[in-house]
Amino acid sequence: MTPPLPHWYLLGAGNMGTLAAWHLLQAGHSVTVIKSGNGVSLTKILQLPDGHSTTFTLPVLAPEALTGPIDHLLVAVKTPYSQFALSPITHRIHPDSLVVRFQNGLGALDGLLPMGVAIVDAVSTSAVKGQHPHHQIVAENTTWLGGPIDEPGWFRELQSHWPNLQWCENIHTPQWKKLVANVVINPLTALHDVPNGHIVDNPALRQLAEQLCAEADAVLQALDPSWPGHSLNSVLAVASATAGNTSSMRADWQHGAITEIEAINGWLVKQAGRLGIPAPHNRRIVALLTK
Ligand code: KPL
Repeated sequence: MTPPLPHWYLLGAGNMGTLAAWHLLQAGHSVTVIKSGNGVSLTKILQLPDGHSTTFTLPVLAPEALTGPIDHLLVAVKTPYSQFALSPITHRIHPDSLVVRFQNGLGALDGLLPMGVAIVDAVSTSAVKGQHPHHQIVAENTTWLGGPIDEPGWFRELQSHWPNLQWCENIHTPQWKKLVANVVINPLTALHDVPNGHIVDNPALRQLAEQLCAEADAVLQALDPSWPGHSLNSVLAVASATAGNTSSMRADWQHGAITEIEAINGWLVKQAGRLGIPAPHNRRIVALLTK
């Protein structure tokens, strides 16, 4: 007998949470949003890459209304809100729960989950924009899932409903590549209030990009000597490919929202400190973007 498809609880029904929920529903999984307040459901209007829009509704439960264990949890809240979102529900997470972390940066869930819980990381190069209830999938690029477990039985079927989804045995590689792009592009576009392409076109920003990137490569190489380094060209390629985009950190900074700097450059600075590697440019940018 085939096991039943997972029932997912979702923390964070923003752009990435909505993308994941849509594909999970398409594959026959069910998804309930955990959100404080009186709402009983969230209706989403999602524009797909072919231009068509689809509307779907997700049930909502307040954390205190949950009963029973959480077996499958998808964490897609912005990194600074991780603790606030998780603390009311951690007693429902158990050592056999599967937690998928769909967030920028690294380390945002460290110390927040009960011991022994498997965290699968989701790393996506897809671009989704908008604000509840309207979201638009601008580009559906590769999304990798991977972590300390074998590929789950339901993954293949999910893959047939989620374009360019891959299981990755070594999630560090796509994760660190995305991290370096975020380390460079996000804070510079936020501080200088420019779209991503300016990192390539503006010589002063390009020089700052080189400095941030070289520090990131030094730290990652110290953590894993097989890290190839020389990431600048791939970072500039991401900036070119998303030239007209507003990075997520620029958008947060423009709205006066707390940014993900702590999980991106902050994570790097913490590692650099532990390893005794100087990272003055990253340290400075963390200070500038920390409110
Ligand atoms: O991931 C991104 C972000 O904005 O957070 C990049 C790659 C910089 C694209 O905008």
